[in-house]
Amino acid sequence: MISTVTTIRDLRTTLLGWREAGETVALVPTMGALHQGHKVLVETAGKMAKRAVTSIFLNPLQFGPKEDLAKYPRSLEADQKLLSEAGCDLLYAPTPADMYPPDFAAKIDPGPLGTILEGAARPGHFTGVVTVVIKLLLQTMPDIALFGEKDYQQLLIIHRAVRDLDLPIHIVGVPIVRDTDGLAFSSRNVYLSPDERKCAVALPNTLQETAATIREGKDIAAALKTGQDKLTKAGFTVDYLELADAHTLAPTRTLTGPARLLAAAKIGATRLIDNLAVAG
Ligand code: PAJ
Repeated sequence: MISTVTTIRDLRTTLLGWREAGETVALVPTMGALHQGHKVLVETAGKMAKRAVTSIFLNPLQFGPKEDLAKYPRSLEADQKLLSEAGCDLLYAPTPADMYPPDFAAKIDPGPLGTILEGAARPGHFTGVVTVVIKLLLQTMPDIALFGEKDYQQLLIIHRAVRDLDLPIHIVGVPIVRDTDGLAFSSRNVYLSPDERKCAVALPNTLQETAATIREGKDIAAALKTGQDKLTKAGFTVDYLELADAHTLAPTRTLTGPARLLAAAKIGATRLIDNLAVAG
C-alpha cells in the first residue's frame, strides 16, 4: 500500500528526510479518479527524479457553482493501487479544511491567459487552479512538477505563474495519453453512456482532420467551420474549436509559427476538451 500523508506537517517531515539524503523530488498534482493519463505522469515523474509524490485534492476553488464538484468521481482505494503500480513514493491527500481555512483570502490572478477559451467558458476556474497549484508547490517544494498537455491552457498558465513568482521549480509538460480509439483519457469520461462514448471519438478525429487540412495550407477559417460542423453532426454542442498561437493562445488564422488546435464540446451533459499541435 502506498504511503499516504494528509497534513502539510507530515508531508514536510517525509520530504525533509529525502532532502537530507540528497534525493530529488517530482510532484504530480491531481484531483484523483486516476486513469492511464495520470499514470504516465507519475511514471515520468519517477524517471525524472529519485522520489515521485502525487497529490490528490479535489479543489473546490476551481469549480463554478453550476459545475460538477458534487458528482466528480472519487475513487481513493483504486487511486492508491494505481499509484503503487506506477511506482509513486508518496500520496499527499490534504483535506479542504487544511487547504482553505474559513478566512482564506489570498488568490493568484492568472492574468489575461485566464480569461480566454476555457477561462471564458468557466469564469474564475484558472484563479482556482493556479492558486491551489502554487500552494501545492510551496507545500512540497519539488525540483520538478509535471502537468499534462491535455489541459494545455492550464499548463501554460502554471508555467507563467511559476516564472512570474520566481519559484525554483521546473515545470514539465507531458503529451496527451489517449485510449486505443484516440479519445484522451479523462476523469470525466466515466460520465459518458456507452453510446456517447462511441460518438466521443469524433472529437480527436475532428482535431486530426482539421489539423491535416490546415497543414495542407487550406483556408483556416473554413477548416475550423467544417470541423465545428463535423462535431455538431456527431452529437456534440461545440463550445469552441480554435487555432491559437501555442505560447500566447491568441487566435490565429495564419500558420507562421507554433500553433495549437484547441476544442471544448459537450456530449449529453459531459464537457470534453482536447487539443493538438499543428505546427512547431
Ligand atoms: P486532473 O484533471 O486530475 O489532472 C491532473 C493532471 O493530469 C493534469 O496535469 C492533467 O493535464 C493531467 N492529465 C489528465 N488527463 C491526461 C491525459 N489524458 N494525458 C496526459 N495528461 C493528462 O488538472 C487537474 O487535475 C487540476 O486542475 C490540478 C492541476 C490538479 C489543480 O487542481
